[in-house]
Amino acid sequence: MKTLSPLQIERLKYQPKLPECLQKGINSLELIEGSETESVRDQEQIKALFKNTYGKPVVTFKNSISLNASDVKNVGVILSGGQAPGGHNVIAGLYDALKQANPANKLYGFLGGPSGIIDGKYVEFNDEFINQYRNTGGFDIIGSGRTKLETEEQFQKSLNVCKKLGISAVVIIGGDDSNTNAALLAEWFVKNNTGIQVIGCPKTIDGDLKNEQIEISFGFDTATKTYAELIGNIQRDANSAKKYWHFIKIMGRSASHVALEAALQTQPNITLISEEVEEKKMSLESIINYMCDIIVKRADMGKNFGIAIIPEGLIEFIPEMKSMIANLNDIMASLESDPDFVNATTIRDKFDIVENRLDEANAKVYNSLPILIKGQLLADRDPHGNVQVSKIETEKLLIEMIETRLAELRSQGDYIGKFSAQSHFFGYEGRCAFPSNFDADYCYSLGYNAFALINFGLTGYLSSVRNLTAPASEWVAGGVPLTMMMNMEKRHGEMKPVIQKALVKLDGPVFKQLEENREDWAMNDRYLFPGAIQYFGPSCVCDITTCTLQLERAKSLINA
Ligand code: FBP
Repeated sequence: MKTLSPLQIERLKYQPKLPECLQKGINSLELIEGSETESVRDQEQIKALFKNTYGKPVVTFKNSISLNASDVKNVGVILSGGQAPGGHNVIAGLYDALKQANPANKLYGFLGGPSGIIDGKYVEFNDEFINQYRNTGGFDIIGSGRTKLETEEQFQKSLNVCKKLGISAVVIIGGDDSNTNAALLAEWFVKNNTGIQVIGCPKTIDGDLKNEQIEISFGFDTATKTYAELIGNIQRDANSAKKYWHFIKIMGRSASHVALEAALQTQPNITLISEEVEEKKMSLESIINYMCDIIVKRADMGKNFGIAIIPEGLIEFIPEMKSMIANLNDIMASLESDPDFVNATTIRDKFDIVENRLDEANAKVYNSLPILIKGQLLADRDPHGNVQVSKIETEKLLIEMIETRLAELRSQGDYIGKFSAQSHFFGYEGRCAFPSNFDADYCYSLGYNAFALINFGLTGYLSSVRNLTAPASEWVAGGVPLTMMMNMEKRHGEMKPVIQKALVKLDGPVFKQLEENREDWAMNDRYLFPGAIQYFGPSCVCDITTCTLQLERAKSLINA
C-alpha cells in the first residue's frame, strides 16, 4: 500500500526560495525603522484602545555583516480561521529560522486554532514532524479554529499556558479577524508586562487582508489558480455540450477579489462584482435584468449556454439586502438568548419572530425571498459576528429568479431560447491544494521573517514580504504594525476595533481589466483554459503569480 502519492514525494523535496536579505541567515540582519504610523481610520479611538502598541514604525530588514547573538527563545504558533494553501510552509519557515538562530529554541504548535493556547493543548515540533508537512496544503499539522480571543479570562489563561511552556513569543497565522485577535493579545501582553511578543502572518484565500505594505495574503494565489482550472474545465464542457448555463459561486467572503482574479484567468461570459453592485446601487431586480439581457442576446445568436461567476458575498452588497442583513444581524445578536427563538419548533416560527422585529421595509425584502434563502440567512453568525455567506446559495437564488424573468420575456415574445442551468460553489476545492511555487516560497518567507521580527523584540506586528511580482530573491522583508490597519466597525451589535477589510477598488487596474473586456467576453466566447497548477518546468509557467498582483504592480510603476 502506498503512503504517499508521487506528487507528495516530489513536493517534499522542494526547497522554498527566500528573499536575498533573509538568505544569509537569521542572525545577520539589520532592522531599518520607518516613521511613526497611524491607523487607517478612527485614530483617536484606536490609539486609546491600543495605548502600548499604537503608532509603531513600519520596519524592513537588510543584511548586516555583524552576527547578532540569539538568546534561547520558545515560540508558540497558532493557525487561525479558514484553511489557505501554504500554512504548513509558514510553520516550516518559522521553525527553520528559530532553529538556525539557536538550536536550543523550541517551537510549540497550539492545537485547533486560538482555543489551543487558552486550553493549553499543544505539540512540540521537531525535524521529523515538520518534514512530513513541507510544501503540502491544509492546516492538518496542528488544525485550525475560529475562536475569538478577546476576553480578560482568555488572555489570562493564554498567559498561564505561555508561562508554563516558557514561551516568549506567539505567532498567529490568520486573516483580518485573526490578526485583530493578534493585536488585542499583543496589547494585553504589553499592558501586563508579560514580556511576551505577538506577531501575525497574513493568511486568507479571500485576498482581502492587503494594503500598501501587504500586497496579498497567502493562499490567494493557489486558491484562485485552482478555481480557474475548474472554471476552465467547465467552460470547455459548456462549449462542448452547448446546453447549460453554469452559475459558479466562488468563495471569498465579502470582497470579490477571488471571483475577479478567477475571471481574469478564464474570461467567462458574466462576472458579477459585489463592490460594483453596491457602488451602482444595483437592486436584485437590476442584476437579474443585466444577466437576462446577456442570456437573451446569446440565445438570439443560437448560444443557449454560458458561464456566470458570482462572488460569495454578493447578497450583502445588494442595497436592499445589505440594509436587511444589517438589521437582521442586530436582531440575531439579541435573539441568541431569546427562549422563544431558540426553542421555536419550526423554521416558519423563526421566520415570524424575525419578520416581526425587522423594520417594515426590511421585513418586506426578507419576506420576498425564497424559503431556502430565508432559512440560510438565519444560520448562526461566525464568532466574529459575520453572516456565513458561504452558506447562502446565491447562485440558486439567481437561477430561480432568472427562470421566472425569462418565462415573462418568453410570454412577451422577447425570448426564444432554452435555459437550463447548473449551479456550482467553488471554495473548499481550493483551500487546501498543494501550494503553488509562489505560495510555497511566500509562506516560507513569511514564517522565516516572523522569527526575524521576534528576534528584534517586536510585538503587535504583521510579517510582511513585498515586491512579490519580482523573483523571490528580490522580495523585501519586514513588518507592519497591526494597529496601522485598524478601524472601528460594528460586530455583534457593538463598535469594535478590527483590521479593515480591503475590498475590490473599482478605479483600480484589476477591475478595469474586467470592465474593458466584459462586453466582448459576454457575447464572443473568449474562454481561457489555465489547466492545473504547474509545480515543475519553466519558471515562466510555474512561478508566475496572479493577474491581480501583476496589474497592480504595473499600475504602481506607471504612477511612480
Ligand atoms: P478566513 O477569512 O478565515 O481565511 O476565511 C476564508 C473562507 O474560506 C471564506 O472565503 C469563507 O467564507 C469562509 O472561510 C468559510 O468558512 P467555514 O468553512 O468555516 O464555513
